[in-house]
Amino acid sequence: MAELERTFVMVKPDGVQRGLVGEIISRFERRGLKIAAMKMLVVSDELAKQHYAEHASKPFFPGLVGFIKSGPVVAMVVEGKNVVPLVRSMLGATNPANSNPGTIRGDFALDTGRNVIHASDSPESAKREISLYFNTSEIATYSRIDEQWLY
Ligand code: 3AN
Repeated sequence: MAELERTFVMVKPDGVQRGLVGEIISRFERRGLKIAAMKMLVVSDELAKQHYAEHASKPFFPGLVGFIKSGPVVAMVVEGKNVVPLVRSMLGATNPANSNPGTIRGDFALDTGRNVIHASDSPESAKREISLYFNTSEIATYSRIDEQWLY
């Protein structure tokens, strides 16, 4: 069995309000990726600032934090081979204007500040972000029944 890595994915408030949660989860499932954890939550001010700590000095930081707290989000741990770059490629570019059709942002987003979805950009970020949003006990360990056909 292939070694499966983990990444952190979050459907942002715009994705939830626009009814895109099912569509987005479907894309990951159909690709063969495994949902290892999932929950809906409203991000607190403290969690928002921790999540986006690397952007604290950027001019868009207050808007970014305000936006991510503005409504429920759906947070997930997604597993698969090479999952961090794979999921980033499924998202498209940070600025949806540069995202190819066929990517989530390329199909559903128009603006950098309303780009529907977040995913970790490196295995280190994935580890950090997963631990910000999930306890170990909230992450399921199981095999998908089709795993032998995926790997
Ligand atoms: P990504 O989400 O593609 O990893 P990052 O980590 O560079 O992008 O930025 C985190 C989030 O900050 C983006 N998803 C976007 O919502 C917001 N952001 C990034 N750059 C800008 C910008 N120039 N103006 C407004 N918001 C931005």
